Amino acid sequence: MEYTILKPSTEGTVVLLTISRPSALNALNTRFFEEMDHFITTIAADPGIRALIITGEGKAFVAGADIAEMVGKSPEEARAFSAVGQKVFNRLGDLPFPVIAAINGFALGGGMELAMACDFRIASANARFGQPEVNLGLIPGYAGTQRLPRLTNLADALYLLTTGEVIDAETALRMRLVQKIAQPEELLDEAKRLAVLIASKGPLAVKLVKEVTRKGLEMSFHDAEKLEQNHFGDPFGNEGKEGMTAFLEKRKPNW
Ligand code: CO8
Repeated sequence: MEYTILKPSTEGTVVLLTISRPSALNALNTRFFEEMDHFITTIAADPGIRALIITGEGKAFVAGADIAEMVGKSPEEARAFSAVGQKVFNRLGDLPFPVIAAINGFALGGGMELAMACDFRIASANARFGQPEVNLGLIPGYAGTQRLPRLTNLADALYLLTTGEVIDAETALRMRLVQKIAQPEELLDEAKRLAVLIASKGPLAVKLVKEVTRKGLEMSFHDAEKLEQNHFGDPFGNEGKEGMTAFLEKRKPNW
């Protein structure tokens, strides 16, 4: 059967991507990763885009990788499925503008890993988070074991990964897994407000600050400082000149 899982819509310079397979609580299957990979290629090439919001249709953000698709896989096939997912999620992190997860409901397993691959997360007050892979005799395969301790800390990560406990939005906020909580009916408006706010900033500066911050975390402090120093010079003479001149002339910058 032909169907589409991803529904993109564009408002100005902000793209809203809705994962739409509600009958399976938006579980991630091969088709999702094919569509997502293609979608990322398309938006990465569009210089007009300033932010991407990802949300889910129905009561789930994403309830995990598709268990029905995974159950028949051999160890080799499972490793290949993991590799595809890791590659696609890494490409989200490499997009030259911020990616905001607007978590409208269940973000479990691969769904929580997708949320963690985004730059930051806004949660609906009724969102639920967890890495329940151990309930299935599995471990995360889309870098959840790596992103979770980096976003929270080793003990909170191992607590969630070994118990499979499902936590509410307040607990996720306390663990710094999400940055904000919104009422369910206000979730998308809040995500859009933040995306529009980001879109009003210097586009080169936003791109650089994301790149330097993300890449720097994978380097020694000394090398990361050098990376920052190098890119600090990039906006001078163009966007930075306009931003600083506008400040001095008490007007809005014209990017
Ligand atoms: N995969 C496939 N189908 C799913 C999934 C899923 N992850 N989650 C829900 N569904 C389906 C259900 O089977 C059901 O289908 P049907 O109507 O045909 O029976 C439909 O969605 C609705 O689900 P429920 O009836 O269960 O809805 P409830 O409201 O009763 O429960 C829950 C909601 C609590 C979210 C429940 O659906 C649930 O526990 N889902 C599974 C959550 C889970 O274990 N997620 C982790 C999956 S493993 C994973 O993500 C590993 C990631 C790394 C993979 C790396 C590659 C190898």
